[in-house]
Amino acid sequence: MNDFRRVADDVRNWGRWGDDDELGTLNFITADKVAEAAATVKKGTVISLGGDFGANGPQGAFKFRQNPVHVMTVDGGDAQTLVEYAPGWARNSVAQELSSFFVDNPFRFNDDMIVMPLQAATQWDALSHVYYEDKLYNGFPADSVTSFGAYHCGIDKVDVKGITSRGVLLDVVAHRGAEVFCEPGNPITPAELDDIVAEQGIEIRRGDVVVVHTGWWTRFLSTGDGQEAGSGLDWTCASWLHDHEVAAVAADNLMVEDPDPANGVEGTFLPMHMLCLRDMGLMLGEYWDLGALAADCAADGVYEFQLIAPPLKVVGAVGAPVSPIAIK
Ligand code: UVW
Repeated sequence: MNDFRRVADDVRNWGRWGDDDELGTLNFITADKVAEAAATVKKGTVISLGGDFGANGPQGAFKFRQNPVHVMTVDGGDAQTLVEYAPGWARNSVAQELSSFFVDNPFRFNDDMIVMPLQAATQWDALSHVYYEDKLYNGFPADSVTSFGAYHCGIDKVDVKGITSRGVLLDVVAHRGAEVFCEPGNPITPAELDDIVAEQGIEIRRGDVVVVHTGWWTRFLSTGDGQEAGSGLDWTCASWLHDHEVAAVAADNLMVEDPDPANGVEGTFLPMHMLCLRDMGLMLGEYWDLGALAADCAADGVYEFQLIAPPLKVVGAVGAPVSPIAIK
């Protein structure tokens, strides 16, 4: 725990961008940075980094998170019935309202809704997602997150930054020569990140969003097993991310960091979450689909791209779905 405290003191960005700051390391994304990101576009290739939101998602292991439930609220099957019966269906105001659109009118429509945890699939963790010792990022009180949502550091606050910046893929799968994904029991260390950066001939610059390919999502797509463990970042990578002044980090796995408590800090769960979200103010992207991006980067040897990844602006939410795209 002493090591954790030392790192926490070292990486803590509280007050760095003012006492009322709720953006954290997204402050590294300046107008120049956005322009730098746009200038990486050379081929016009658009690559989706978003997974599906549906019944076959990765959730189910935890009782507090389910896969999305998608329901149709109006569909083509309703139309004829509504025209026939609804005008006289006095006790069903929904049917009457809908039928008023259809009777004597060729107009038809479909509507739907979704019920899901905001962390169900490809997502951003907001800075209010994880805290310890009663404080959120920048010292905001943890009890400012109430049943009404996050008063401080909600995901809706980050819209001013896009989120868009220069993205850099670090391909751990290729570096390790893994067939599909990086097996558990071997956390990704800061030294390994340095090796990958050197091997790929890429530079990590202030304000970048670092995107780590572990192959977990590709493996999940073939097995459907959302519970399978895999490698993630060692908790000490928090210092690496801090030293490189990155704006955010995302990965294709469940938690970005290594899930095995044996590789963490005794007496804590998810120490990198605690350091990144609460101390540094650095957002984590989880369950990103990086297979196609990794293949494209391996093919052209270019590991930088324009990343466009705005979270759904759910007011007061502590995380949100995102369908990120990489443009090269
Ligand atoms: C928690 O930290 C609880 O979850 P996630 O891995 O979604 O960030």
